[in-house]
Amino acid sequence: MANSADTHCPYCALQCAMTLTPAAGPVPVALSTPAAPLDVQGRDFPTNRGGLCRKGWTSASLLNHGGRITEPLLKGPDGVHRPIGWDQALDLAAQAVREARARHGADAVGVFGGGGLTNEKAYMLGKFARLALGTSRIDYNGRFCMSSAAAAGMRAFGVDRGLPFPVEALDTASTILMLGSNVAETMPPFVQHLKGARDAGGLIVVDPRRSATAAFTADGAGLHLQPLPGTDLTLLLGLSHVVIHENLVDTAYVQERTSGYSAVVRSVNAFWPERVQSITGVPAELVRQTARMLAAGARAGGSYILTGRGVEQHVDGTDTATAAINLSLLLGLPGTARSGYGTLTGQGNGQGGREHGQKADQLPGYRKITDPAARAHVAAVWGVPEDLIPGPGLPAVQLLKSLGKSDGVQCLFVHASNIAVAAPDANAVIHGLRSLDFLVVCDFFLSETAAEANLILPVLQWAEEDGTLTNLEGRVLRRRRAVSPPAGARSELWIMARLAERLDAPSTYSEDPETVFEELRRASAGGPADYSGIDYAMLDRGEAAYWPYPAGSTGTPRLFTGRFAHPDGKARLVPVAPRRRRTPDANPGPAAKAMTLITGRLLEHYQSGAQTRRVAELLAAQPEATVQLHPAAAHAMGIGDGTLVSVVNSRGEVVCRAELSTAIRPETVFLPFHFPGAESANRLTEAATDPVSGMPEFKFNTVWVRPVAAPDSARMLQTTEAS
Ligand SMILES: Nc1nc2c(c(=O)[nH]1)N[C@H]1C(S)=C(S)[C@@H](COP(=O)(O)OP(=O)(O)OC[C@H]3O[C@@H](n4cnc5c(=O)[nH]c(N)nc54)[C@H](O)[C@@H]3O)O[C@H]1N2
Ligand SMILES: Nc1nc2c(c(=O)[nH]1)N[C@H]1C(S)=C(S)[C@@H](COP(=O)(O)OP(=O)(O)OC[C@H]3O[C@@H](n4cnc5c(=O)[nH]c(N)nc54)[C@H](O)[C@@H]3O)O[C@H]1N2
Ligand code: SF4
Ligand SMILES: [Mo]
Repeated sequence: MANSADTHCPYCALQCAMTLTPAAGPVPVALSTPAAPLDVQGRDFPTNRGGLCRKGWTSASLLNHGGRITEPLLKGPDGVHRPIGWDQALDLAAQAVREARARHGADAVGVFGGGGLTNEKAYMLGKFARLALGTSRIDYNGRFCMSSAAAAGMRAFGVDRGLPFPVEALDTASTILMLGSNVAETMPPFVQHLKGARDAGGLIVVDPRRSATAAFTADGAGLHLQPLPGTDLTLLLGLSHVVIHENLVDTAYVQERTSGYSAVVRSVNAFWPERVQSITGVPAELVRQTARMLAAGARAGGSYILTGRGVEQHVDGTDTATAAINLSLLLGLPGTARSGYGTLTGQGNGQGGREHGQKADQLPGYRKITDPAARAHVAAVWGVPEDLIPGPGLPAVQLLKSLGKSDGVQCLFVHASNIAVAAPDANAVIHGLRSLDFLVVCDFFLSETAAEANLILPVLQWAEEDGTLTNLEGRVLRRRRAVSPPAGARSELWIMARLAERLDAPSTYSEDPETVFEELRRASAGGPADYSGIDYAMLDRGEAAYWPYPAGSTGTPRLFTGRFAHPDGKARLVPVAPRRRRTPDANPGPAAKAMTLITGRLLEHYQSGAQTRRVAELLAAQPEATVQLHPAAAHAMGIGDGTLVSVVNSRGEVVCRAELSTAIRPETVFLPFHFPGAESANRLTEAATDPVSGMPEFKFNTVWVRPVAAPDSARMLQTTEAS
């Protein structure tokens, strides 16, 4: 095939392998949805084995999409964006930085990054923020995604790599417990790795909905546990209780490889299965059966415990992930040949994006910004005095809450996130964006966040650039350029280099991805996420590169085989306890009934939908948000299938159609967060955060649901706004 490029999908962390080939025949340019300039073929690779999902198949159609931004755009006093030249655009951005700095200090400039950025761009963004902007105020959307699991992994194992084993290791497992993960929709080709457990009758899915993944447990393939939202921590303590009280603990493993056992035994004592049933709604017998299946699986083909956003995106997400890890340690799973614990990383470079310095408290190589040795190492690589590197900044939710406030951020750069739709309490975030002195958004589409920007800088799409990403297994992959970008778009490395020049920044800012990777290798050397032994040449030869990969080694497909990453080599069992209280919320009216809102994903749309809502085929399949409601609850409220309803709380309102389904618990409603405006689920979510990780509460909020046409619905809304 002529000019084909082997690369990986632009979207999720499964990073399915694909080959891009120039499409046959002329590319029509006049149509509103032109044919994609590239043919997409799935390629054999361990994660996807040739398979792709609908998002992957259609990804190339966005390359020459009519709505693509191809020139810098400046918002005029009339609120209209108009094209300007690159020199003028960069001058304006640099001037805004200098003004904010002069008036309010260096921390008045903020940066919001994304887990979709390549390693090179994420690394450079962290360096650019600290050295060229001189600010500590950088964080990114991974805070909304992997932060709880990362914090729990750090605490227990001393290192955070989502899957500490290659994904094919799951294929032969007898038992897999998946908590709050709906891979059938969020990573469809991943489902093939569950086949072994399903065939063995050992797939156990924990989800308040009978999700597409939970439905796989039917017909003897396993169990579906359907707890009340937000009660997973209690459920996990109950599972550990059974493991301890039925003598299913792997005592030799616990003694040799862990510390903290007795405190954890005490912490689960009060969580016997009948009590757990009364709190979670999961029958005590299923709690017992699950624990027994995990223990039996560990002695047969292997047992794995996997967590997803359903259990992590809570104000107690770190403790819930910790409880899952404790259970896995009691059973002796992590770091063994056939069993393990893992969390399923979400974004394309969600793993690499959390390693190289766009996190508020972090330097490249997963180093801590407060660690003097880490600062000295990175300062030496950057060729700057150590005290030029600022201290820790603010985690994402706090950063966004500070927008426009007197001691907060006044000038913000956004790279690869659509915070106006994807951040919690989105109405407040939009208000914050509007109160900034200057907002710069780098994107290729007019996302809802870009629409708020003073200046939009058009950047490259995945098939137009080179770089590396690190997938959900901690495996570093090559992204390869397959087409030329539109003439007016620029790479983010180029943009950062030009801005650094204008700001007289110390150190160097290469616009060449491979040169940046070479620098990243040196910056990461000796850190937890050590990439120093990896280079483009070996990735181009198709060699598998799992970090840590120190120079001279062969990398680490499986972590923890001999020891965990704490100095004593042991994993830490950390006692945790439920402490959640539902935040009181104004009841909009005497007749209204409080429901629990959970949010999540649909197969066809990706995240804020900024990309997939622009793919005609995907939009046609899921054109609008619908709220999933149980028929019993719906009928009691006078709601039928397709009724237009208002979902409301003190933060905002969503108006959309109801979709009645027995797949959801009767006291719970589900909204996807892929849609903007009146359908934006994050108008309802609370910006309360986990005290350890900074993760916001995306999956446990109080709402009231009413048919829009109901006579007292207008009055109800007035009451809510006044409260
Ligand atoms: N189609 C699609 N795929 C994606 C993405 C996308 O936007 N669209 N995004 C990617 C990214 S960044 C991520 S992080 C992953 C996320 O992948 P997942 O974690 O699989 O996605 P979610 O749909 O957010 O949540 C999973 C499940 O958690 C359940 N849940 C909600 N609340 C609770 C609870 O309290 N307890 C339990 N046990 N379960 C609960 C929901 O019902 C849902 O079925 O997907 C990646 N893949
Ligand atoms: N209610 C609710 N909210 C959630 C979640 C939930 O489950 N429920 N999940 C959370 C999770 S897990 C995540 S990961 C976040 C994700 O939510 P977002 O951070 O909004 O992620 P995307 O929608 O992928 O936004 C990426 C934006 O950057 C652009 N883009 C893509 N690639 C690049 C690039 O290389 N450079 C630049 N400059 N731009 C690029 C895209 O066009 C798009 O506008 O949402 C979080 N929000
Ligand atoms: S599962 Fe993820 S990586 Fe694979 S094709 Fe779909 S979106 Fe792309
Ligand atoms: Mo995510």
